[in-house]
Amino acid sequence: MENKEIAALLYQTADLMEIAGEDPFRIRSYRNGAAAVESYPRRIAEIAADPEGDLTAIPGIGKGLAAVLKDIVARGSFERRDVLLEKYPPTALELLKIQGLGPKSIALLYEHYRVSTIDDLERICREGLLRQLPRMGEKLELKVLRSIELYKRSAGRFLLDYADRMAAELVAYLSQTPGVESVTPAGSLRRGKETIGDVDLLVTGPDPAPALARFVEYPRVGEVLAKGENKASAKIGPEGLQVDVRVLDRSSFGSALQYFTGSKDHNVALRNRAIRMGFKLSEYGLFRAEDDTRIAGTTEEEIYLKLNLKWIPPELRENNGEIEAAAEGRLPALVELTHIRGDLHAHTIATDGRNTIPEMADAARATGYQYLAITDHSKALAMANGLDEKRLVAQIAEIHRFAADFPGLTLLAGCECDIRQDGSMDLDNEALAQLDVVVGSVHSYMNMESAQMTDRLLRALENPHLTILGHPTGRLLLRRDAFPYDVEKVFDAAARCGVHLEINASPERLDLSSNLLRMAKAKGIRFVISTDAHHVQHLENMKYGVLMARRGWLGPEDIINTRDASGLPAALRRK
Ligand code: DGT
Ligand code: CA
Ligand code: CA
Ligand code: ZN
Repeated sequence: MENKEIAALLYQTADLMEIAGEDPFRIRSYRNGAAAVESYPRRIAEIAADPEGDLTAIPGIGKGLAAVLKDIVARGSFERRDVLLEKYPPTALELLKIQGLGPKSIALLYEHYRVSTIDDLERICREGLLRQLPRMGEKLELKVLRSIELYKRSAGRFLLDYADRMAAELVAYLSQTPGVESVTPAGSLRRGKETIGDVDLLVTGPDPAPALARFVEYPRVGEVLAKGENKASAKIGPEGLQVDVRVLDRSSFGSALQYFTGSKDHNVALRNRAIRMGFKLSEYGLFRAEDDTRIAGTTEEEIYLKLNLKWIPPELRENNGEIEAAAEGRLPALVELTHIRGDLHAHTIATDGRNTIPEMADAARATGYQYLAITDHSKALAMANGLDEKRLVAQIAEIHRFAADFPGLTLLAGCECDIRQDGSMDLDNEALAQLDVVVGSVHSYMNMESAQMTDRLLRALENPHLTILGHPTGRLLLRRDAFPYDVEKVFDAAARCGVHLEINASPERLDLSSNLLRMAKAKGIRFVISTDAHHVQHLENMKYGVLMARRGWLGPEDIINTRDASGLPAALRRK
């Protein structure tokens, strides 16, 4: 059993304990233990099996949790979990994913109506029964119905980073099969889409077929959905992510990669172009229609070339004008991860981050960055222990002191300042004026009417100290839709004021999406790709932000943090 799977059981149990209304202190210790297990560099299963191994040596693991871990490793569960599962079926955990319902409400719903599935919940809401429970009303009923709709829309999809990590592990594993030369992710993963339905892997080499047998033996494989001569499908991991593995002859690898990368709409448009030019295009190659002679298929490049097109980067293949642009030789030169010179949104232990300023600075330097902005939360975010003016000013001094310890890295003093309900900034201008970077973000009152939210953002943009609008739509992938506002109006104002839009690279946000990026760029807006790191490891999420920028047709010139440290201040300045 892998550490991540053990951690998942602990998190699940903590959630069940919360539904059961158990001691918050104990619940927290389970969650902390889960986090410790998740990030522990050695395999817990090995330590537990070793008679000399001491699990309590792991920070965050006491005697109680050590015993729990031993049980998990031995039999895949432990007593507290068994008891809770007897009381609340595992489907009750699904209810926690519905926005607006906390564990207390779920316990109440279970007691009164035996609600344990999403379908039960939907019925209870439709029948107007939810509002009859204490402290619940008609408004909540509507909210819950809306989030059920979102939940159903997202069901079976996965965040990009999760699919990416699972795919990377499998690629490494399958590559070790004798006779296999390469294992390549295709589909939405290769296109860098923000959520992934299933992972598509293409295997080729002199003798690729044995990769299928090896795939179904992969330790993380659960249910095997199909296994044929050329393709196998299975669900992997505790969440049941589907993976399709196809083995291919090397001669048709290019056409298969092209076909299975998609998108479907791109493929349809490309195939129509081929037909118009007297060709047939399939996953097996590009053929002359009159005599079925194959004229391309070994590489993607030659297929596009024979169709009089420049090779199109996968991130653009959504049939949004990329084929026309390729035909006319006006595909954009897209931004790349290597262009990025620094990160302008990062948190520390002063608020809800997990690392200190010097730890974050070290990690930024190890990434090869020239600069890092420390941007902790402001006081409105009390839950995150946000900074008031006094603490912010002290932190600025601290950042300046640490700066001397990091030659070669410019440490910028910044803040992620809340945009209050009325559009004013959460910190006074005198404090904001001392900062190099002010990221303004909405974290509260996200259910406002569109017109009010528009006014709120317009007012915030007018603040002369605001440099960057953070995670501009507020969406949480698979969990919460963007809050509504008049995007045209707000982006026009951002362009006028010279406020940059953030491309938040955190995998659960990936905010903005490609269509909004293109729309903003057309208005002359420039962007900052930021990780919003709450941990040194999060700096690595920059690659996902870069993928979003590429999907939005952006080049390095559109992105402020491709500038050198010397050019940054001028590029950041408002108009
Ligand atoms: P996903 O898995 O929902 O995140 O999205 P994709 O794009 O990975 O879709 P998937 O896995 O169903 O199929 C992979 C690629 O295979 C898809 O992007 C294009 C190609 N493909 C699948 N079905 C069709 C089809 O009916 N027609 C065409 N032209 N291409 C298809
Ligand atoms: Ca797919
Ligand atoms: Ca697929
Ligand atoms: Zn934020």
